Amino acid sequence: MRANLLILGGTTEATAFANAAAERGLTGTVSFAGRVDRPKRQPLPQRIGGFGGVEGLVDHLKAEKITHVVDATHPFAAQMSGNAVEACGQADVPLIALTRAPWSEQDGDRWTHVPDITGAVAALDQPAKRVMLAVGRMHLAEFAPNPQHFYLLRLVDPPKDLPPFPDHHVLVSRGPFTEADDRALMKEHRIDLVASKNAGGTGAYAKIAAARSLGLPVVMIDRPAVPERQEAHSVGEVMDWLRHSGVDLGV
Ligand code: 3Y8
Ligand code: NAP
Repeated sequence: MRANLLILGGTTEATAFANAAAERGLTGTVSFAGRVDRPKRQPLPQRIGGFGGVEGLVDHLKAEKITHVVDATHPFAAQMSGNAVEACGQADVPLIALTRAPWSEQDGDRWTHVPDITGAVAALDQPAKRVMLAVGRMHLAEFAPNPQHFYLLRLVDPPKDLPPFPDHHVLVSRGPFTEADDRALMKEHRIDLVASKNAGGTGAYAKIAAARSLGLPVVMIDRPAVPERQEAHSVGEVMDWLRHSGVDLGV
């Protein structure tokens, strides 16, 4: 059977799977929300923008005759993942999530676990520190109640409006990052606290390893719950899933 894949993208794993699918001559589209100015080039055609909720996604699955959905979005993209479960159920299209395990504490880590962004803001209600706030752009406003800190902000694109902190430095840089670079960055800005989402995977881990090597505390934001769905943790597992569902994977 010839597949026509919809790959919900935006992560290192999504790009890796898209490359493997293209190498096997599979047909598919990589989908982005349109959060950043220039999403990374993909080896398959890509689409940019929301679908219009569950209903819009059901319409898209039918209109494009999608045979399989691979949800390779970020663990914090819970709305998209929830919509994918609902829409694929309604449209009777097989769905698998290509996801990555959360990071776990290692010797030397000084993590404070918080359940969500609100919990991270509460954990920053403390005397002035020099904080590396590497959680992106979308939730910056929520951190405004703690103006006492210096914030090192790492963003994919230059901010369109001034970050809500009197004392901050913006670094425009997209990952994946390296431990050595992140350690140098923390030293350069005299960082003494890091706030991070528990993204899992490799692309954002550099700051966690750098913080450990410098003995810095980390406010670690646990990932949101996502509905039950079939999950894979490697490109190979997704390829096996496709093969077992009758897709001809060529070689
Ligand atoms: C638009 C598409 C690849 C994908 C690379 C991964 C790794 C680098 C590390 C830090 C943490 C952060 C952020 C981050 C990383 C990868 C991956 C990952 C974290 C791109 C991309 C899109 C986005 C969206 C963007 C968010 C933001 C989050 C920056 C592409 C580059 C902080 C997540 O300005 C904005 O609106 C940015 C929004 C969602 C979180 C936020 O709340 O701001 N990602 N990131 C996707 C779309 O439009 O659908 O250009 O590749 C992808 C990547 N970002 O192929 O190599 O796999 O996780 N992305 C976090 O972990 O906290 C940076 O700075 O240390
Ligand atoms: P989200 O909050 O779960 O989704 C909000 C809405 O954005 C969705 O309902 C959908 O709109 C649209 N959307 C999200 N991902 C999409 C995709 N891949 N293709 C088409 N539409 C998408 O999503 P998010 O957390 O903003 O993440 C957006 C993108 O950034 C995703 O590609 C994700 O993989 C990537 N990303 C996110 C993070 C993060 O920290 N959240 C980190 C790295 C990468 P409609 O309802 O209109 O369909």
